[in-house]
Amino acid sequence: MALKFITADEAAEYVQHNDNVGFSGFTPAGCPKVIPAAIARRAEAFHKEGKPFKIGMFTGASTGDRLDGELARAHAVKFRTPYQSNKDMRTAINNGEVNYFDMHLSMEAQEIRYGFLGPVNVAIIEAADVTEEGEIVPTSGVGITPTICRLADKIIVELNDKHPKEIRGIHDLCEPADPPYRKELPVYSPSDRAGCDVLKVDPAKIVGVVRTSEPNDDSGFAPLDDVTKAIGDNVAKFLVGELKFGRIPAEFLPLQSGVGNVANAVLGALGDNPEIPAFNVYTEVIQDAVIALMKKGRVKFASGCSLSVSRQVIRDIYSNLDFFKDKLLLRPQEYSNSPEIVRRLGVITINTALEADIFGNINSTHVNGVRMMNGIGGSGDFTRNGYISIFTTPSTAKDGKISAFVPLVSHMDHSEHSVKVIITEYGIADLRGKTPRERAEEIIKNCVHPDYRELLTDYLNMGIKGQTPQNLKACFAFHLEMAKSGDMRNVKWEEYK
Ligand code: 0RQ
Repeated sequence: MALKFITADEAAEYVQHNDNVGFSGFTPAGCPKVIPAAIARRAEAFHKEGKPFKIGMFTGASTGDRLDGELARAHAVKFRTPYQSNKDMRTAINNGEVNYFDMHLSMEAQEIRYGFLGPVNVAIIEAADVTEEGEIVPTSGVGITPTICRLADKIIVELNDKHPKEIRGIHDLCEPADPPYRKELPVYSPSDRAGCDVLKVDPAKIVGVVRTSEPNDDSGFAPLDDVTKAIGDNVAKFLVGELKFGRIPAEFLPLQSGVGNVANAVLGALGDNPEIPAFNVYTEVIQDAVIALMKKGRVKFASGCSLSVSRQVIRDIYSNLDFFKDKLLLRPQEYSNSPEIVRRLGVITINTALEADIFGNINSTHVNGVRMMNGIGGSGDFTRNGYISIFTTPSTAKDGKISAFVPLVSHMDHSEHSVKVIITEYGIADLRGKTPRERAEEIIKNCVHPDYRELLTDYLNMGIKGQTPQNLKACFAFHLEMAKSGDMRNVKWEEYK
């Protein structure tokens, strides 16, 4: 069947009010770049006539401003899931305009397949290549693409020539069978393939192809500062110690590292440490540092769900495909984040906390327990199943007025049972095999900022006797003080006795 080339505005006409739309990609990598803005224009035109127009959104994870930002500003979103990080989308979620539900990224595709989240009416897919036979080569991010393409009534392809057709081969595209027929996901080492290098869809469902030449958003990274560098060095120090004790095998284990500057700095520090052997990466988001380390021979292979790299780095990869193609694999998030595979491979997981408590519980998502930041992303998929699950965080935020460590987290994403090690710029708290009180002592001594050590030690001593020395009258004093004076350092325990 001949492909029908159309404009972005013509493509948007295939999307109707109340449709659920699935988008390809993961982070801005692999997301459609021009059709979302056309849908936003269509929504605004309807709204001007006093007619409703809102869609439900399934994405892999966060996207770019050209997707989340455009649709949020056009008030065109009915619900959205899962992870997001766009300023305007976050505002619309927190003011109640957009219904948002968060979920572990590894579970999204299966929950859509199980029918828990409603139908997929339209799939909008960025591609490096598409054929009349219905073969689609995705670009630099995969996300939930195989599932939404199979389930959608209609598929619209954004054919983006910034991604060469020759990247065919860099993807491993597959979907597991649903229970009771599911077998193991056959990935026994980071470079194993479980599927095909191309997506095969019913060509009759491809209603149009929109040509574009839009680069990915530039996800550049801040230069290292003293805090991120110290955190990275402490993670390296911890892992070298584990190697020396024989708790990590001499050939090392695959690493997962979260998103953002701290995660990028941690990977850089590990790669630069001569005591750590060259390693594999089994992760969700492949960032700049991984590519730099690959060029130095320090990273041997990286499997992930997207290449969330700066424009300069993606150009470098595309101009040296011969070098990179057998060292990189992009998979659906159901595989890159699979609890089964993470646990089998013994992945060492490193994620960033927004807030931790002295007993080892982690809040990754909610500011003050109320306002959504980004979402849990893949941090739960990896943390719950890792060989060693590490959380990093700067010891304070907002010029020291907020302590990253509080008596009790204001929202819990990862519990004390999953979190094994916490690392800040001050040091390493190894929580393995410790009671709640011992964990609190370890965290206060090694990780907490000096301004808060005495306050938290006094809190621990106020705790009610029991397995976990918590004080229910005072456990949110830090958050209440933040709301009152804007500085957690002003907490006075006498007010809570
Ligand atoms: O605010 O942006 O105004 O400066 O939060 O904090 O220290 O820059 O850290 O960018 O790495 O983000 C947890 C949000 C950390 C992220 C989180 C303020 C702080 C700053 C950002 P400004 P930093 P990061 C798999 C891994 C969940 C998903 C995940 C995240 C801003 O890492 O979303 O792990 N993780 N995925 O000032 C109020 C506090 C604060 C605070 C920091 N306690 N209270 N504000 N801030 N602590 C990958 C994927 O799933 C894609």
